[in-house]
Amino acid sequence: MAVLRIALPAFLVLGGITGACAQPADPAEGPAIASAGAAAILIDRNREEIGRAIFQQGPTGVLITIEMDGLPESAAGWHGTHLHSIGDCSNEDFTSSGGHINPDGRSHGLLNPDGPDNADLPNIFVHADGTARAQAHTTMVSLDGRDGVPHLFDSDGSAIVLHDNPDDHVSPPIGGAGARHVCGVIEVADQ
Ligand SMILES: [Cu+2]
Repeated sequence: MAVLRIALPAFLVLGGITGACAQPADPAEGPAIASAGAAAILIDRNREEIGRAIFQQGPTGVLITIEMDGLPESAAGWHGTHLHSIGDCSNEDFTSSGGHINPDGRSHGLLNPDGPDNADLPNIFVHADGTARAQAHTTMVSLDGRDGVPHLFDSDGSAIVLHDNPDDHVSPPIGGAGARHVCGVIEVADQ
């Protein structure tokens, strides 16, 4: 898998990895904590780079930090956001990223009594100036291949996708979120 060279903001760098004040990493902590993980360059349907997402494995799940700039004013509002099952944003409408990560065939939706599926994340709000900043945490995937949840770095990788519309967190298959607006292939981050 290609290694994505991306500069992590100072506030995101975990102690023990880089930084003059960092303590040495404790090997006993294992890779789940010591590795800050992964990143995705986010592109829109014009294939313009409009932001990035950083993925960090924590003790119970993956913390995702999203920063976007330069989206059109028409994109203002809430956008359904999911983890899709193939690390491929190459085609025009981003359907190359496959469906949701959902190996057990669960129902879609963070508020669905029969859900959520492993792809489900909270909506992200884009401001009228085309910017967004958000963090989300999911215990339903991993960056380290731990038991019981899908590995984002499986054989065909994974992608993060923001849809055109909000996700109602209940309706199958994607909460009415509509077409795919932004896509990013999740890659190992070189720090
Ligand atoms: Cu989706």
